[in-house]
Amino acid sequence: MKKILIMNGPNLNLLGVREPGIYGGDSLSSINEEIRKKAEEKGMETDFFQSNHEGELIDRLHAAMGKYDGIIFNAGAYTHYSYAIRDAIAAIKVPVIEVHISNVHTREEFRHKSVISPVCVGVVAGLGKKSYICALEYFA
Ligand code: CA2
Repeated sequence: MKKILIMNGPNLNLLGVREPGIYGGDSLSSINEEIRKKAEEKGMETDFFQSNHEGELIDRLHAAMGKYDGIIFNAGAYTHYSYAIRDAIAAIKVPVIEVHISNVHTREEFRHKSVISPVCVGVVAGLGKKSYICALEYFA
């Protein structure tokens, strides 16, 4: 059975609580539950991790080595400037898909740049919670 890790970075624990116009009205736990169910339908196992701390995200990436077939990662604002997270993704031999709920390209200039895209197998952005589901379907 394929094992997929779904990771979320800083502030994504606030989903559903504030800014529903940009990020939708669903909480992170309800999105995770949808992902879990969809994965189960497709015969895949899922684990979930959210942190507001760069080092914890890096530690989780390292710990994923040899344990997962794929990682779906919304690195939040770290996407745009964390070379440490980029290096961690490049170092592990697990394929990572970068996801974003919002269409980062229609937003502020600083969100147009991703330092992690070059070390990810793909990017899904702007489809709301369906961004995670599309990434899951790729791994299925
Ligand atoms: O669109 C995305 O998924 C982002 O990764 C979300 C990040 C943002 O920095 C990226 O540029 C794009 C921010 C997540 C903040 O989430 C909040 C949720 C509710 C209320 C406030 C923030």
